[in-house]
Amino acid sequence: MNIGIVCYPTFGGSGVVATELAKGLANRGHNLHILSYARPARLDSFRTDITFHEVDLSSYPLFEYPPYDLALANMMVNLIKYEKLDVLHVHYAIPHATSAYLAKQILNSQASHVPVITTLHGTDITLIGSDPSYKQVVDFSINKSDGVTAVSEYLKKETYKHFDIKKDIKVIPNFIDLDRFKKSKKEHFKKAICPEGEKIVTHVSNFREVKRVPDVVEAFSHILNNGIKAKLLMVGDGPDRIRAEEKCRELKMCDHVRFLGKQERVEEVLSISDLFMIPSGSETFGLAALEAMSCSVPVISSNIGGLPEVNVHGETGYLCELGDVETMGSYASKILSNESLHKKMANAARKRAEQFELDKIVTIYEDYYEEVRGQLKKETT
Ligand code: GMT
Repeated sequence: MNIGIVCYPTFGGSGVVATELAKGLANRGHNLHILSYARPARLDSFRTDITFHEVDLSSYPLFEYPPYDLALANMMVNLIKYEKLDVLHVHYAIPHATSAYLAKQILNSQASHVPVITTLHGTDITLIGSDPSYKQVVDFSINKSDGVTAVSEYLKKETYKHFDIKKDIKVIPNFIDLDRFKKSKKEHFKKAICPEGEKIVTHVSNFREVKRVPDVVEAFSHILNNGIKAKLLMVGDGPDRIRAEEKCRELKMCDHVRFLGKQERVEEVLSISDLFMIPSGSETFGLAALEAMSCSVPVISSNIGGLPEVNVHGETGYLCELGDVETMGSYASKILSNESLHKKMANAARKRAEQFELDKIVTIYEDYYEEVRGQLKKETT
């Protein structure tokens, strides 16, 4: 198949899922076209079966905000026409699903056989999508998609709750490359960071408010107060990094915390980690938690959104009430101070991650493309 994939290029989960899916599909002989305003971070090597198309935004004095959605729709029209796309798969509803609808309208009968599949990822539903300034458009565009998927049961429910969706939503979870995300020997790295054999607690995110990064720092302070020698590695960057740094100063624990910024090879940091923390205020799945689990790292998370579908309480880590940093700290201390519990949870975390293995989930997407194509064919003949 010739498959168009539209996504955000940044380090965020939806762009990672879209790019890894494109690679997985290309490995099966499909021809992929990725559309975005910049090359996705995970599209890191040259391949002849994946073509990247950068959406060109011409500037013009009248455009204070250049209309990205129109430029994207225009590019979709060209790709459907000239690259003979069989499927157009958009990740994150805003504005991608709307641009796809517009492209199909422009092409009319020429594109009637090309299904638009929209994958809902998170804040396109739970936060920004439900905002009155976008809601009607998001509702319309999802209903006009030929196929709709969500990354968790939780997100599916939220979508039906907040929008008037007439379509069936198929749940296809995030997935993981078990060969890339596995514990590897990085002892030299660990020794450099923890010369006295301290435990390593890690957090990875884009440091947006929703990730509650100051909670990570506070929960970590309870670990130190419980007498455990540990270091906190903060991976990523974003608007709330400054608040997390402030919290470190306020709690006088800057010597125990390292802010590593954005990292290309997160699996190397996870390989030396003993525990992962994700106390998010909203998380439809929690790809970062899955990446940690795949590297055999137990997870302390909040119990909101899709996180309980990934992290199993008492098995792969612990789930805590939102903002309850004290409980997070005491569960973390329990794992870090008990070697056999840590080992048991680390093994269970990896086992759980195996249920989200890349190939298995790519097959589900591939089958879904065929199913929606078949339905559309029936409807248009
Ligand atoms: O919805 C977002 O905030 C953006 C999106 C992203 O691009 O980072 O994240 C969501 O999609 C990921 C991949 O499906 C999920 O693993 C994340 O849980 C989800 N983030 C949130 O719900 C906050």
